[in-house]
Amino acid sequence: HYTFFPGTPRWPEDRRDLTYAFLPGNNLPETAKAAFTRAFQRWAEVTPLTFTETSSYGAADIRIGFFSGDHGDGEAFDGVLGTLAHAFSPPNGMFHLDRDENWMVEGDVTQASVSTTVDLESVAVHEIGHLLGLGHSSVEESIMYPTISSRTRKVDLAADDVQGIQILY
Ligand code: TQI
Ligand code: ZN
Ligand code: ZN
Repeated sequence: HYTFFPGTPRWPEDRRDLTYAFLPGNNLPETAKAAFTRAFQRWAEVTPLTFTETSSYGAADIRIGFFSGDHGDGEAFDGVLGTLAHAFSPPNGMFHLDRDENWMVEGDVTQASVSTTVDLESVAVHEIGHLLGLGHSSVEESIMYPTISSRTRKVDLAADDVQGIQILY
């Protein structure tokens, strides 16, 4: 079953059109940006929320960046596997990913055979759930279930995810 963070934080009623930005300097390939766009779209489809990319990192509601190891927020990344990414509850908007993962996007044949490959879109859908206020779920099929095996692609919201997010929004 879905859970919320303590105090049930969510984006307020007057902030339903959210912006997101990529850390300048990360220089993400368009294929990676498209994976984030698809991940946001999955949540937009089942809520009144919209997500629009902006070039203004400092002003964006959701700020996406790839970092290695200790990156100044007290939650250091740990190299290949282990922690893949973290995101904070609303209205924080920080969404950090471990630069040292072998990130893969759909259709990427060069990464597909790497044993430690992690599907970017799957992790993004999960972390956006946290950014919107969902905690972990006990339902194994849900996006918010707290484990995923490496090389797995899991991007479709389960009924449990939809029920949880529709209570918040
Ligand atoms: N990162 C953890 C996660 O997002 C960080 C975390 C632990 C966390 N406990 C939390 C975040 C409580 C918010 C609230 O769950 S992770 C998965 C999954 C991770 C894990 O790198 O371990 C995914 C990132 F669910 F598959 F295990 C993405 Cl999809
Ligand atoms: Zn961080
Ligand atoms: Zn999680």
